[in-house]
Amino acid sequence: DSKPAAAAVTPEGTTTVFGQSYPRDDYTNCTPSILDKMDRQLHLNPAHPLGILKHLIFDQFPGYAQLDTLSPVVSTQANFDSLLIPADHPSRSKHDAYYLNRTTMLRSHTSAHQVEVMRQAQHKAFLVAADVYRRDEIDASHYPVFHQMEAVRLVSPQDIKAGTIEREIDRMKGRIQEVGVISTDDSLLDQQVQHSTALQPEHDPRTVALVTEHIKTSLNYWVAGIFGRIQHLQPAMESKSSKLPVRWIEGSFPFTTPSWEMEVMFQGNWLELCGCGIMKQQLLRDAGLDDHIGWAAGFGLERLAMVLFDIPDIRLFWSQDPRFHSQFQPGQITRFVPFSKYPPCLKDVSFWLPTETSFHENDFMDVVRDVAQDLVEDVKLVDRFVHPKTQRTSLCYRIVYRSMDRSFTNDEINLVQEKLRQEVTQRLGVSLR
Ligand code: FA5
Ligand code: MG
Repeated sequence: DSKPAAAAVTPEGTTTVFGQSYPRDDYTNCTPSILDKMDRQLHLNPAHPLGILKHLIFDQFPGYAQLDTLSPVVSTQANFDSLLIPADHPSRSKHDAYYLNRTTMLRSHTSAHQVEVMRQAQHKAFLVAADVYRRDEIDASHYPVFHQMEAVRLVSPQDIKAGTIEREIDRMKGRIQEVGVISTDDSLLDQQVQHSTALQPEHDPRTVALVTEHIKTSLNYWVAGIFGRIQHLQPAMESKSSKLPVRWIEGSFPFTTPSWEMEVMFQGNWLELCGCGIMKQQLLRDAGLDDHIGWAAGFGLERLAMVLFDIPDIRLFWSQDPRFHSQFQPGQITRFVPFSKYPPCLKDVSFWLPTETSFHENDFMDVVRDVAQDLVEDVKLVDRFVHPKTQRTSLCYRIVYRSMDRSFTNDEINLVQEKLRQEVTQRLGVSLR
């Protein structure tokens, strides 16, 4: 691969990302394996499941501006402050987000672009599809880079007066009926809208009820459109009477009030598809659009794609194996046929912590990701022990190594495990047992 790396850590104490240098400081925590992912841009590949899903969602929202090339490097102002996320909110912790330095980070959600897009482009309806970065545990459904789609819709007083919003709602409802694949229980949602404490003081309850109806209908419409396409793949939905259950539960986000999460029942489990709500009016004021009222929603693309394409492990999205890529075509949802599953190899690593508070699990996860890359399928804490005399704590983690695309030798894994033991001591200051 002769392409220059999109990002690199240089010895002079700066990190270079897409040709820009960022000075490092006590917040810097982007690791090489994260920086390496930044130029993959999976959602821009029309034949990748994430790119296919992105296009299908774009198609469900005609008239919405489509933004999918915004830079993942954002200010902490954009990612947090512009959304009224308080200074002590857990999502700001350097254990949860990837920072280039104290003021610059890799976006942790597509909401980071809401205010900027409204202010700069004055778009009243737009979608943002993008890669987002969060420090997290390691298993089949978590990966430190994933993808989100943001939908934002602003409504003007003229839209309301002219009946534009009602007409849109009616048209979408008609279409949902025709497709007939979902059944939704909106009673909770309706209750909450009537519950006036959830209203922002600036808002008229009747307008909020109308805009809420518009969110709910738009998202139901979107889900019906996507799941309507896979009806033939879904044995559970083959009989006409069994529809996809959709429910709305109360959510909480600093930038929306009221807020909801939308879930669908799929193969026996409620699957959280998105968070959404009526945008805080302060965001519209900051964008110079205070005469509007707006809703925003953010959906995760991987979880939905895993369900739609039957992809069992989130690492597969990052595979470069043609046996993965050859299975997908633009515009089509097809079931992934796994190539043979390779045997796992389990290894434990145990160590004493220097002090209880100096260790954070996500730091350990990042060391594992750096050393073992995508060879590691799962990492779990299997034992925690406090020595009765010294009061020191010891942890034992079990690491499941399994390649998605080849078999490996014991020697190879032993080398990786040895390297991991070295790095863990050097980078986390723990002592191996
Ligand atoms: C957010 O990120 C908010 N920005 C969503 C939002 C937008 C709310 C606009 C209100 C208005 P949350 O952290 O819950 O919220 O993530 C949103 C969605 O992203 C989830 O519903 C889920 O589908 C997906 N998601 C979150 N974390 C992960 C993860 N670790 N792996 C895969 N998908 C994830
Ligand atoms: Mg959530």
